Amino acid sequence: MQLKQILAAGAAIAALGVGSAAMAGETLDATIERGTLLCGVNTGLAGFGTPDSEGVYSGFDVDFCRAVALVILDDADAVEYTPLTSQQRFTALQAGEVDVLSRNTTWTLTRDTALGLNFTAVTYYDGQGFMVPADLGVTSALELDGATVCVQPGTTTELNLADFFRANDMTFEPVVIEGLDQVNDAYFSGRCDVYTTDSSGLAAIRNSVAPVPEDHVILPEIISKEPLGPVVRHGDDEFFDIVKWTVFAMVQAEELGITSENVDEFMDSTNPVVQRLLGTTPGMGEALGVRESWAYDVIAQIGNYGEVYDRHLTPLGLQRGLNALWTDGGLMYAMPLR
Ligand SMILES: N[C@@H](CCC(=O)N[C@@H](CS)C(=O)NCC(=O)O)C(=O)O
Repeated sequence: MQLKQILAAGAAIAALGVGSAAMAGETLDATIERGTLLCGVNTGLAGFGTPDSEGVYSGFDVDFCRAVALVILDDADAVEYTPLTSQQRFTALQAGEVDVLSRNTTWTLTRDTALGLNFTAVTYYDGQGFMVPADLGVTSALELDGATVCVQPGTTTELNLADFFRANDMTFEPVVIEGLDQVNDAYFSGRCDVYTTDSSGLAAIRNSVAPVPEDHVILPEIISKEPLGPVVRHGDDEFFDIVKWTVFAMVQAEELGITSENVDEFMDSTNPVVQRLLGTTPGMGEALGVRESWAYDVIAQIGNYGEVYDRHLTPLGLQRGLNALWTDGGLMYAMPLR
């Protein structure tokens, strides 16, 4: 290619700029300037993200926002939470209303490209399931022909539902409702026979919303792959890197057996992998554009991946399963910090 052609191609790519209004570094700069991280969260899903009476959020997804705020701003509490429904979440992120979306969001090709977003890492490998009232006597999703199904719009759930019924030559009647509380009400008041969403969501809803959890059964079929994780906008690679490596550092810490309780004992470790992670051998912080104690601080104040999982998801009865470390037969695998 001639230089002129290369420049023209570059300009054409820049002009495409799908959903990438931000210049490199813009989100990170704005976060530092503002002194708070804007985090888009669930409107309220037990274990993953729920507000207290003051609107302060906690949960599995929330801890990743706290970790990122800690890395960037040295303050895990410097987070402003915006509750977002399934339908609202991507426009809020695209419009810059939030810096990061940490809310049971599935990584798909079109979201990662055409929507102008970047999925940073998978924090929870999930799959879609079905819940039905126990007294229906249904034991398999293949018995659901003709059922009315409660589902939220703007989700992969809605799309997989249609695929599954079509593939199995069954029909269904969707009851599509935007608000989570409203879908829950619809299902628990019997307006639909079936509730479908990510199986972690079903467990959370059965546990925290069902008047009597035992009255509802989650069917054995998992009909899709739902890799969930924090999402950022295209256009700020530095910010993207920080979110991604914050997650990896938490997973790596678990792999090394480093916890919030014992991290100080590792500060004189002679293991080079530990030294790079904890910053006793400097370099990783500098490469990421943050202080060298970034991962130490996250482990000490928030915990490793397993601690965060145990704090929020183990109480819901969610086994580690696919979310176990790769060394334990799961899929959780941090890229090398070097
Ligand atoms: N992982 C799926 C579904 C995520 C989703 O939004 N699930 C619902 C049902 S558990 C939810 O979290 N709703 C909460 C809300 O709208 O606030 C996706 O990314 O499309």
